[in-house]
Amino acid sequence: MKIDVLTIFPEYFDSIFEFGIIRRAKLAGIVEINLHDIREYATDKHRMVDDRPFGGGDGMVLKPEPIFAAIENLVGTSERDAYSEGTRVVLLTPQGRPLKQTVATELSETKHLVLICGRYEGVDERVNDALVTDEISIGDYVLSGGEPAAAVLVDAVVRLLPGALGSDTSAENDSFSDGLLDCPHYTRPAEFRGMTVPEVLLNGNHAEIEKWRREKALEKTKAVRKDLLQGENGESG
Ligand code: 9D3
Repeated sequence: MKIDVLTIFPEYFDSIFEFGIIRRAKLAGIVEINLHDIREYATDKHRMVDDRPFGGGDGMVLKPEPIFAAIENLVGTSERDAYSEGTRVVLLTPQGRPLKQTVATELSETKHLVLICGRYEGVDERVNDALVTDEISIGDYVLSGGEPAAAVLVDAVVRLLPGALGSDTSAENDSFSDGLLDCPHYTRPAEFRGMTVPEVLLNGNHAEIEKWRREKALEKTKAVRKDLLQGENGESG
C-alpha cells in the first residue's frame, strides 16, 4: 500500500511513523508512506495556502488550488470518477463519518490512500465536492488540525495490512474484533505490593480462564461502553 499525507506541517510526522509496527511494515516493504507539504504546491509568490472565509467569520480556510494541484500530481487526475480502483482520497475533518474498525478494515483493502489534513477553520468545500472519496473524523472532540487524526488512521490501517503483525499477534484477537473491550491482563510477580493476580489465571485450567476473560470483557464493556453492546452503534469490524 502507498500512503500520501498532505499537510501544512509535514514535520509533525517526523518521528510518528518511525516506531513499532509502522516502522517494521515500512522496512518490510508492506507500506510506503510519503509526506507532502501543501505549501510546495502553492504557485503564487507568497506560497499562500489559506485565505479568509467568504461570508465572513473567524479564522482561515485552506485554499483549493494547492490541494487540487497536489492530487493531480499524486493521483494523476482531479476528477474523482477517474481515480483508479483502489485509490481513496480521505479528508480528515470533524464533520466526517466516525472512524471505526470497519472503516480501517475497508481502507486497508485499498492500494493508494491520500490523506488530506485540514487546519484552521476548515478546507474549501470544493475539495470535498471534487476530490474526496471519504470524509473521516476520529471522534467527538476538538483537535487543532487533521494531523493527529491522520496519524491515528495510518496506525489503524497499517497494522491490518497482510504481514504487518508478527505471527504471534493476530488482528483477529484484538479488542473490537468481537465487539467487546479487552479483559484485564497480568504478568509476574503474582503478588505485587500486596496486590494479587486473580487465582483463576494461575491454575492452568484454560476453559475456566477463557470463561473468566469473556466475563470480565463483558463486565468492562457494560460499565464503560454500553453503546458497543447495542448492535446499531456497536460497529466492530
Ligand atoms: C474551533 C473550530 N471549530 C468551529 C466550530 C471547527 C473546527 C475546525 C477545525 C474544529 C476543529 C478543527 C480541526 N480538527 C480537525 O481537523 C479534525 C478532527 C477533530 O477536530 N476531531 C476529530 N477528528 C478530526 S479529523 C480532523
